[in-house]
Amino acid sequence: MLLENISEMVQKGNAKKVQELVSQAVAEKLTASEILNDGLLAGMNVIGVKFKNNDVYVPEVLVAARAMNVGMKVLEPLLAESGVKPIGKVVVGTVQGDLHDIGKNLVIMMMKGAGLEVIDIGIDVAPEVFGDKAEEYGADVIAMSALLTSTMGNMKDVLSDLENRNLRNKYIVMVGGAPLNNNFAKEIGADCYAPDASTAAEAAKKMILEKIS
Ligand code: B1M
Repeated sequence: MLLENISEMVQKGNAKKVQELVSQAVAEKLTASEILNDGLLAGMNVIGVKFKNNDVYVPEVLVAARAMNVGMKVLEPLLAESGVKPIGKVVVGTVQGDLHDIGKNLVIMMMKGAGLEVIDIGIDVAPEVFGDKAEEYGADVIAMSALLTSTMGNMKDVLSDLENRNLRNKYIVMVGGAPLNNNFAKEIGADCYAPDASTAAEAAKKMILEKIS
């Protein structure tokens, strides 16, 4: 019932209520993944279907997304609980032209939870900025997110930029986002495609450990 209420409040975009209910669920010892999957994401999925069918429009989606982000903030400490020395560093951003950041934020939380240090470089990130930030922070991994079929191709520009600067082999490059798949990742020359945030976190950790061993 509590999880259903969280889902409903996400759909209504009631951030205050989502915050309260997620805090209550945490206090009642529901697991972070239950709250995330059966509460917050379940609500966002309903909105996604309605958005597709033109039953709701951008403003409703935005308030739902904001409510979901508020709920995710409450969960962040639980998801990022490991507290050990970072295994490696990841630069994460949403590619140029793309403003979707909920999936990226989830990837960030799961990566933090897996003991990685994460540098969030935001949304609508120009191709060269991925390489610039990776160099600036001494990252091990560059992770890119795209939610639109019209922006996923911009991931290729990031890889081309890295090639042009002789940086391609220095970094593990991961890609993810709803319209992508393994074949696309191979085609553009990325090292890894992750279908969801927890796979992304596990894969990043595994590849960093392989690289340093
Ligand atoms: Co947009 N939108 N949107 N939208 N939006 C989608 C993506 C869409 C599928 C809706 C639809 O038509 N059914 C559709 C894309 C169609 C397509 O290209 N194939 C779409 C569209 C068309 C648009 C606009 C063009 C609409 C318009 O203006 N006409 C516009 C584009 C704006 C832009 O980016 N330039 C637009 C705008 C928006 C809002 C701003 C209103 C809002 C974004 C708010 C925000 O992010 N702060 C929004 C939203 C919320 C959605 C939906 C409803 C939900 C996306 C979401 O956050 N899902 C979405 C429909 C849907 O997906 N059901 C839709 C929850 C999130 C946790 O999942 O991001 O997939 P996701 O992340 C997953 C995995 O993909 C993976 O892990 C996460 C889960 O574990 N993952 C990674 C993601 N990134 C990863 C990176 C990795 C690894 C894994 O790195 C290695």
